[in-house]
Amino acid sequence: DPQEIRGFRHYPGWLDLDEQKALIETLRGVVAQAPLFSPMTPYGKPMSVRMTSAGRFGWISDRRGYRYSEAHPDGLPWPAIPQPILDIWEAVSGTPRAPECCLINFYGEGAKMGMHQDRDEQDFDQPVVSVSLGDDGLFRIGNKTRGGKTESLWLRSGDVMVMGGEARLLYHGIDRVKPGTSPLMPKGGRINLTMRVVT
Ligand code: MD3
Ligand code: FE
Repeated sequence: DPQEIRGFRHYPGWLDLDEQKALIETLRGVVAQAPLFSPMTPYGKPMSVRMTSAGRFGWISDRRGYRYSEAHPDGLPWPAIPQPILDIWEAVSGTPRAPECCLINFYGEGAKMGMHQDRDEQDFDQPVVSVSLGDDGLFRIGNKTRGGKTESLWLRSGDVMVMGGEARLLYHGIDRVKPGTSPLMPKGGRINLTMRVVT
């Protein structure tokens, strides 16, 4: 059963190791169709996290800014969200709507994600669901405005988190990833999936 942290619902170990391995294979298919890329920040520095997406929309970032797009930077539509990922959404999201984007974040050595809010979606009443795979990531939760007190927790392979209600607009980020903490990926690294309703 879930643990409640500042309005986030954390389900440690939602996926067992076999389910995690199957999901990695599924994601290989997505990445084959929609290759990972390093989003460019509006200030011209690439993000350390590599990304791609599945679903009607994918999240992209370039000099024009951050936005959802119906096309990969290469110009092709995004692959469909695989059924095993939709099944997780259905089990935990608590909304009748289907996710329109599954953002795939890949953290290689030294990658991190600065504190930010997710506010490119149109309806903040719709939750975001996240799935962690691979190495442990140190997740930091802040407040509805920048600064103030923060709390941290380690996200481990197989963990699922649901960000709804009050938690939906909190600042958050990944401070660091601990190499070699999961047997899931031979070359190491961390993958995070976030499913979102965009429109
Ligand atoms: C809280 N990803 O993709 S997942 C992101 O581990 C993102 O890659 C992190 O932040 C990662 O935007 C954290 C947990 C998460 C995802 C979405 C949220 C927390 C959230 C949206 C709103 C509030
Ligand atoms: Fe985020």
